[in-house]
Amino acid sequence: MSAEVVVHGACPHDCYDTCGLRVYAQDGVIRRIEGDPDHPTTRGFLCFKVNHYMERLYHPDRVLHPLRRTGPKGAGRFERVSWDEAMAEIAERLREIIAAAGGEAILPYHFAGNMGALGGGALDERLWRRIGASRLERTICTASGNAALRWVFGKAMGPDPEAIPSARLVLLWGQNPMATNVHEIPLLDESRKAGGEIWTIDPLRTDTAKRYGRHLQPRPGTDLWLALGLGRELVVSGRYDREFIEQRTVGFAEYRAAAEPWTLGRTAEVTGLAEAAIAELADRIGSVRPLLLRPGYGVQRQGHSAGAVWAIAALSILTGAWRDVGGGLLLSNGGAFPLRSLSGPERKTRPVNMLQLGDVLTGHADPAVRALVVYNANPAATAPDQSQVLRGLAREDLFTVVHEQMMTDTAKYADFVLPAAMAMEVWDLHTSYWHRYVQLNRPAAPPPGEAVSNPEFFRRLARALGLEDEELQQDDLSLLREALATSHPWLEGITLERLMETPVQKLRLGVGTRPFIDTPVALPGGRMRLMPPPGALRQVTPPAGAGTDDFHLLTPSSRETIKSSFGNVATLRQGHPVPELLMVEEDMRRLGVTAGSRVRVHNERGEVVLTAVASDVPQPGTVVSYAVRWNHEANGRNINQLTSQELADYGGGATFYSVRAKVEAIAE
Ligand SMILES: Nc1nc2c(c(=O)[nH]1)N[C@H]1C(S)=C(S)[C@@H](COP(=O)(O)OP(=O)(O)OC[C@H]3O[C@@H](n4cnc5c(=O)[nH]c(N)nc54)[C@H](O)[C@@H]3O)O[C@H]1N2
Ligand SMILES: Nc1nc2c(c(=O)[nH]1)N[C@H]1C(S)=C(S)[C@@H](COP(=O)(O)OP(=O)(O)OC[C@H]3O[C@@H](n4cnc5c(=O)[nH]c(N)nc54)[C@H](O)[C@@H]3O)O[C@H]1N2
Ligand code: SF4
Ligand SMILES: [Mo]
Repeated sequence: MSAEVVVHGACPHDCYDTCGLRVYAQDGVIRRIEGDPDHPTTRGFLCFKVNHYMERLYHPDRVLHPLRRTGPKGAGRFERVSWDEAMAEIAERLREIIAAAGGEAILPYHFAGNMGALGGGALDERLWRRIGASRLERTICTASGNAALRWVFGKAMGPDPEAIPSARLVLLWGQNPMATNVHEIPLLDESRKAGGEIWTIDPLRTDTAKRYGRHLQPRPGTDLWLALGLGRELVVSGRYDREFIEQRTVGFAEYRAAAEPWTLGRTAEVTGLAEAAIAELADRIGSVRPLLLRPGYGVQRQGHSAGAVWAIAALSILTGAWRDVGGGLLLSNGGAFPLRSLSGPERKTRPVNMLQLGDVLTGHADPAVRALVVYNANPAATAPDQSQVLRGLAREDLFTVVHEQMMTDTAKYADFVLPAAMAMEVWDLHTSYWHRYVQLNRPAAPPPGEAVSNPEFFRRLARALGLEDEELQQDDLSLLREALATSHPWLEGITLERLMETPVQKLRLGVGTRPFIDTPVALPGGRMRLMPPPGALRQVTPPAGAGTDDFHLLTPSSRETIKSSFGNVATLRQGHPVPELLMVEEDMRRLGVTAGSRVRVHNERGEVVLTAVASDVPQPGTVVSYAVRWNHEANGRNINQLTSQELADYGGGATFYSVRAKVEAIAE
């Protein structure tokens, strides 16, 4: 037996918290993973999911060798082949496709399964740009919200979450940190303990709403109007920061015009909230400081996505909330990290919005997509309008390559599946879209079987395609050095050598730095924009109301998974062994549905069969199914049968939470 080793890691998953990890290994096998007690936001604890990571790391579904399809697409029947054989055949097919139809006939599809600088977009991007593949617009999650932040502030940045304890009024607006950002909870608790008020604005009675008590439950998709109604109250009552607006913004007149129609009465009518509740909140916003607006990504998966984030951002500006440490608006800190991009020179090939994968694979696309290369994503389960996506993946003339850790729903459609390493087995560098730490992730043990890291996969693919030059073959540590090679003062002294010694380094921005006050606004004249982003005020279908036949279906994040990741971990599934539909009792009675029975949930796009659960989470007229389950759990389908490829108002983002569906009891 060799001695136990302990290395620093960073949790690679798509999660606000990007925790620091202590990874223990012995004899080339990882034995234990703990939260880093010295990481200031991780504080030595991890979430429910990663507390059970050992079950994911060496799971029986883990892909260990290259596999070639032997059965029909989707059946998951494969034979083992060597890496050389797989890469030679893949390269031959890709070369044929490029020769016949050009590079754009190849579509890479990838998202944030791994958020590392190497795992999340380095040699892969360089290769796609080199061969002129279609350019994936990575819109599935944050596109509209972050586009709104760039519109208003010039970048996606907000206050340091470590300043949250100084806030005295926090509005958690379409965010559910009890599930999605558990390390924000101690910070919110500290604010509350010091006398802060925490309000939740969420159509659902989430665990977060239950914890903090003050809860406004608007109809889904009405945040734009709620925020304008609150803003109008501030403006008409004169409780706004005139000096801040005059000195630091443009577009106040346009803002006023947009807010003008949203009287308390009209806002109440559209949102379903009581006038008095809106007036009370306006009063708190108008008077309590420091004020932190904390929208989550839940407000920007609707028709009015960018519009909602813009109107919430306007509240942070009207009130001058940015003047205070701990005040302002925090949706994303992703734009705070001035790392150098590793993607190589830009190339303007044909763009494909990833939300429209279904249409692109099944409908008209010029040139038609003939090869799909998937990594860091599981679109068969997570992309909207699933019946189209699955129809596309089943195309016999589509050549699909999937680099994966698990035999996912998408991998089952592949012509070749290649085994991917896990984060604890590779080098990487991590930032966060929430906190301000750069972290080095060291391998604790080699990957099992023949699994390889993302950069290694793309080095091999490039070589098989005859592309041997340095740019495409660069090694991991030199890539990390390149990412850090900038003279930006926020990264001063954060070198690879330094990280090797101390793997958690805070950006050189003190907790007291006030964004956009002490740092520049990256917009013309250095001024924030109050006018709405283009398209933000367009009309969209009004949300379904109580008592109608159509329900508003919400499919937010589940505590037990990150989208489809972790969906196969038995301990995490124990509390919810089958895919569920949460309904209030009065809706169940009206439809003759009993708790525990199966219901058919359907709309014009598709249908799925779920088990009904009586719950106090939804409001009448709204049903909930947490996203997302693996397809095989419900006859090869999941809730994304019902979601739409339609894009939001601005920024090309998703409309996952803007779905209407019918629910029917199934006679058994
Ligand atoms: N445990 C866990 N953690 C995760 C994830 C996960 O799946 N599970 N996913 C990760 C990813 S990919 C992301 S993007 C983040 C997202 O994490 P969050 O930012 O928290 O966003 P969501 O989970 O999409 O939605 C948050 C809340 O928005 C509410 N909501 C839905 N529609 C509306 C609306 O119209 N108005 C308002 N005001 N609220 C609405 C939902 O009910 C939900 O409670 O979390 C990451 N962390
Ligand atoms: N109905 C509904 N659907 C949704 C959402 C919703 O709220 N409701 N949310 C949407 C959102 S916010 C998001 S972000 C998307 C996420 O959708 P996806 O991007 O598909 O995310 P995951 O389901 O987490 O799948 C990530 C996959 O990457 C793999 N992976 C992890 N690390 C690596 C690696 O290092 N290398 C390789 N090659 N693979 C790796 C994992 O095993 C996993 O299968 O889902 C969207 N879908
Ligand atoms: S999933 Fe999020 S909360 Fe859980 S360990 Fe990873 S970064 Fe931390
Ligand atoms: Mo996401």
